[in-house]
Amino acid sequence: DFQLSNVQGDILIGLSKITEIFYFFQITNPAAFQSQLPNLTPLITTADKATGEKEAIRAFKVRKQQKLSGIITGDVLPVVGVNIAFSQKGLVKLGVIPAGTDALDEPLFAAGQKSDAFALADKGVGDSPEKFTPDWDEAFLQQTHEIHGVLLVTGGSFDMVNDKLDAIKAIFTVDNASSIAEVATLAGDVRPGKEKGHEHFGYKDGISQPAIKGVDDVDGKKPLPGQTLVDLGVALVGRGKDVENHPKRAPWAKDGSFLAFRKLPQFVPEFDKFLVDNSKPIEDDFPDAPNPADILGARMVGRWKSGAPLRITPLADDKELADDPLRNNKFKFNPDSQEMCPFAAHIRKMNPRKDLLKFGPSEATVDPHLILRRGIPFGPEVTTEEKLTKRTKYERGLYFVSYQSDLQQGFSFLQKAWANNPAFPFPKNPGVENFQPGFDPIIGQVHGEVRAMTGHNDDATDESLPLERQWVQSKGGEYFFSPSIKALRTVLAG
Ligand code: N7H
Repeated sequence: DFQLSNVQGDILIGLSKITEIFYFFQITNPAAFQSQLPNLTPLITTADKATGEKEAIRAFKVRKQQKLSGIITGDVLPVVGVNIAFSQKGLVKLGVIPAGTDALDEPLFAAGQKSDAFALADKGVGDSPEKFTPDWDEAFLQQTHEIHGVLLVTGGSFDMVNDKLDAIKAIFTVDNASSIAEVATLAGDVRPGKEKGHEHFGYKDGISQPAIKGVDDVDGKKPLPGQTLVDLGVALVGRGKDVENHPKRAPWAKDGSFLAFRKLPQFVPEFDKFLVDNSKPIEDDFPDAPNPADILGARMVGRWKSGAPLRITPLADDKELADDPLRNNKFKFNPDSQEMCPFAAHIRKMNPRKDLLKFGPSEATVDPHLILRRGIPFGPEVTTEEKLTKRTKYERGLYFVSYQSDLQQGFSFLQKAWANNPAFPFPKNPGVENFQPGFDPIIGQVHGEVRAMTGHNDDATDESLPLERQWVQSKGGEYFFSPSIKALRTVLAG
């Protein structure tokens, strides 16, 4: 009975985005909201529609390349995507969940992300979870306005997206009275020109995603080489293994997914300075040898800026490899060595692939922790002034979005148990007593304290590199639930 048309498009397929607006709202009139919601639901981009649009965009790009675009005006297809998700407080406000209960059997969602900030080791004040106030933006602290939901509006240009958001706001407005109020509007943009698809440190993003059984292996489709095919229940509530893992979830939650949102500013000039100051000169110079700072950066991420994986090309970038989807993700790590790719490298921490085989099959040790990443960069390009002063003046970074059926296994686990855990991925002792791989240098954190990693130096892999500061610092977020179309039509519409 599984149908893509019942699932919101950003979850399984990903909405097409050059620009994306996150409109965080409060529900001020629940009864009115519920009566108006049926007018929004037909505008929601479902997974089958998102697939069709992706194909149309691909065909459009080919036509443009072949200069057959006589009939097409402008650079982008007028495709706009809309999805909606609710916080626990929002579902309580709508009367869908009784206050103080965990009807979706998802404790982190029920408590909200602010309650998880201490365990996520965000920067802040207070030394226990109860007393902790994270160093977050006002909107996410929710001291004056609770966040009840978020509208995700995506598309080819800001104007298109903004017009659609206005049309949505009009749905929730009758006689000048709106049933929702803005808490915050955040806009992200894909980076310009050649940086398209790269995050602000300069690395290609969005390469490695899990493939989903029943979605990516049907109708002649198959996973890409190196792509893990995971159970549908890793992404969706009420499907596959999620049914046995969470028998107590409210039945209407089926085909929904939990959305973890994080605002993650990045300190780009400071990151670049660190790479220059801490890289070692290369001894054996060879034609096209990368510069030392790029080598250190690649060892921290696990991929070169182009996206080429260190595990395949450890000594120099390889743009052809990077651009070949049949090869750029086709690798496993060597569980006993970090010579080619540091244990602590971001992509190795976040997806250790076969590193954990000695603890059991990947289906049990790694796959439940794979997430669908759907984020977008925000903020301006680094200015000349910032490059010269090596200091961030304008806020920029990543609006991180991930979908998973289980926050405790997905986003929250990756941050706490792997990125923030210097002992992970538990390698064999390479000859040093109490050896630890160190923190994920990109996102690992301990309330802003100094961290360290190993493996930055391929000649002396047990050497420790102090990471003088964090270059990614969370400014807040929330946990949401992205319901099925059926749930939007029934339970949520009152
Ligand atoms: Fe990460 N970066 O630029 O360094 N990430 N990430 N991430 N990330 C990935 O493989 C980055 C963040 C994952 O399957 C790439 O698509 C930055 C959080 C996972 O091999 C790059 C930020 C979490 C993967 C970056 C950030 C994750 C992944 C390689 C914050 C979860 C796939 C491109 C500002 C808690 C791993 C690619 C795999 C890849 C970067 C955040 C998770 C370049 C800058 C918070 C699962």
